[in-house]
Amino acid sequence: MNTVPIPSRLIEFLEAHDHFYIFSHVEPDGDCIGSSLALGSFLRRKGKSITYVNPGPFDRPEISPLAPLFESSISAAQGAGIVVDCSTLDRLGSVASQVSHLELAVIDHHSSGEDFGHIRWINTSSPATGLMIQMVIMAMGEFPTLEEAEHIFFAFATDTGFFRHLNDTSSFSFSLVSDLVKAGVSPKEMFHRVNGGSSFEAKKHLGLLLGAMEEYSNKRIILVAETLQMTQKFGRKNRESDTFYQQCMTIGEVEVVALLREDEDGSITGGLRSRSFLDVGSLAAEMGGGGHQRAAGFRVSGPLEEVKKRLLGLLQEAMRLI
Ligand SMILES: [Mn+2]
Repeated sequence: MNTVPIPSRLIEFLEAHDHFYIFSHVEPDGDCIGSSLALGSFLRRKGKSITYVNPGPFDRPEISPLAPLFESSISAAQGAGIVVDCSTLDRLGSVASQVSHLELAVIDHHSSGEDFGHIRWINTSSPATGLMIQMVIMAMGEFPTLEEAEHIFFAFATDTGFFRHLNDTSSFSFSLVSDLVKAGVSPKEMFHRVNGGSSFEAKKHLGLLLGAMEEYSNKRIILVAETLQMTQKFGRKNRESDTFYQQCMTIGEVEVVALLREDEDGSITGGLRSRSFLDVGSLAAEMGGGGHQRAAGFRVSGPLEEVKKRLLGLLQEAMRLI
């Protein structure tokens, strides 16, 4: 991780206000939820009041029990807001239109995005926003409590595939994680929290996706176009996209994995993962989305076959150029 100093304005902002709304992206993941809860818990210790806002859906089994802590919308909000782990305003979903009267600070690590908010601290080399929250806590002279350390570890573990996506530049990240373990976090227990709770139906659905794999460019591109019918067969909650990507990434020749999913309203959600060199963040940006170099996503209107054709064109072109 490279050091991007915390703007002093961010610390002043956190000290100045008494109440904060904490926002994060739609279809929340472990990083945005863990970051929100760690930051909120810390600010409460500092005497602030906090409202967590995320419109959901909290479909992922590892975060669904946390849904009751979050408001799905706010009305006539005034004062101060903090956006964590979210690179564009529209990724706030239905909440995006409700934040215009707030002074906003953004803490994020995505590689592509837009310049929104009044105070921005972006470190694209941080493997998780959660670690940036830890740095805020430490910059304000405190140490994470066990509860906060668990939220941060959870954020870090989910965004790094339990450390698998980290390379030899990660020593600083691990020194931060070492402090979390010092605070009392058990990596073993966290692994069960992140990966336990799977269902029979989720495994059947995973089998369905693996059965639908298509390969292009000599198996360097793996693509699955998931129809609404495929999603509905075992229910939207019974899907394990991360496991799907993990499985595909172990294929010898593969560089990029794409999962297209047809949603109820006919729009298509796309997820992209790359192994070592393809910048899927910029590819996703070409499809109107964004993300990181190795993991990114987008949402566009259908039909599925046309989106597949367009994406495949971009992927094959990108592979040809490399
Ligand atoms: Mn993240």
